[in-house]
Amino acid sequence: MTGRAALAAAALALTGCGNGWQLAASDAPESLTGSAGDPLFVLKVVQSPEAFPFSQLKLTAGLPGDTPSSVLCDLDDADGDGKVGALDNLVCAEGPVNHFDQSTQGKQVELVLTRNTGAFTANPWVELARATWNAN
Ligand SMILES: [Ca+2]
Ligand SMILES: [Ca+2]
Repeated sequence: MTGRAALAAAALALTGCGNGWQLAASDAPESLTGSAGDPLFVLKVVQSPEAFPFSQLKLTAGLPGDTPSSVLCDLDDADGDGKVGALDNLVCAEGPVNHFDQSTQGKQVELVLTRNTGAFTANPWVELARATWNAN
C-alpha cells in the first residue's frame, strides 16, 4: 500500500462507514419528562451524496448498551424534493411510549439512521449514518 492510499483509508475510517452521509443533532430546548411524546432533537443532514424517500428511512435512538428505540420524525424538506438529503432537517420526538426522561438528561444518546433497501433478504436495512444527541 502506498502512503497516499493508507492516508485515504484513515480518512474514511474517521467518517464512519465512509458512504458520505453526515448528520448533526441539536437538542430540543424542552427538558425530557416521564411522559411519552417529548420533543427530542432536530437532526440535520449536513452532507449526503444522494437523497432517499422519507418512507424508506428509520431513525433509532438509544444509550450505548441499551436497546435503541425508534423515534418519530417530521421532515423539514429544505429543498422541497420530498426526499431526505443534504440540508434537510428531521424534527424528532419520542413515540407513544416513554423512553427518554430525567434519567436520560446529560447523557449522550446514539442516533442511527438506516434505510430499507427493499431487498428480499433477512435484513434489508443498511446503516446510512450515526450522530450523537446530547439530551437535556
Ligand atoms: Ca429534501
Ligand atoms: Ca419522555
